[in-house]
Amino acid sequence: MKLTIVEYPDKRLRQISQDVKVFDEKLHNLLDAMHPFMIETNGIGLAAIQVNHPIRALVLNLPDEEGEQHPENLLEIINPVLTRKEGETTYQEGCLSVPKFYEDVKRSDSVTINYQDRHGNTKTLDADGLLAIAIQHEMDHLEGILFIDRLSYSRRKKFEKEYKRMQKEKKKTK
Ligand code: QAP
Ligand code: CO
Repeated sequence: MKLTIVEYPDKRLRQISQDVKVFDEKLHNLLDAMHPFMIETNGIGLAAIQVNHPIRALVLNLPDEEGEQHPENLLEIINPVLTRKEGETTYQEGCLSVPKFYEDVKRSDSVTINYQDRHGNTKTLDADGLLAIAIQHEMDHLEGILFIDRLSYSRRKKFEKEYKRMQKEKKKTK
């Protein structure tokens, strides 16, 4: 399956992703394609809507201390529901759908989610640190929310200006 990234300001990123109801080969094929796609594009998290499949599915693969990503650390999360959030933390986030822009975002620093795996089995996950941040970032995608939506008014303005300038430069070199 060939995947392509949907980039801001594409309106498709604003859709609400739909619940996964059928855990079939079609879903598995998508998940199997999302993982290598995320690694090749230097991502640590990817929601299905970012590759134009607005369903409540996401993959995460956090790097270890050496910055290496291992296939055994792949997390596939379907239909997640947040059941606990605690504390506050700030992290400089980026997003494959908002290339080359990074900015501090405030999130909860510890969360619990209920979710389903690729076979529809129900799971619970307690997360803190980078994993908790990544889960919140990816779950935002399911609601059509991007990390830039969580910036202060002035930082958002600064982003829009910088991003527009970058888009212009991109067009020139095409
Ligand atoms: C979400 O983000 C995230 O601009 C995943 O040029 C962010 O994988 C989770 C990326 C922060 C936890 C903390 C961004 C790759 C990847 C870019 C990503 C880029 C190339 C972002
Ligand atoms: Co993102």
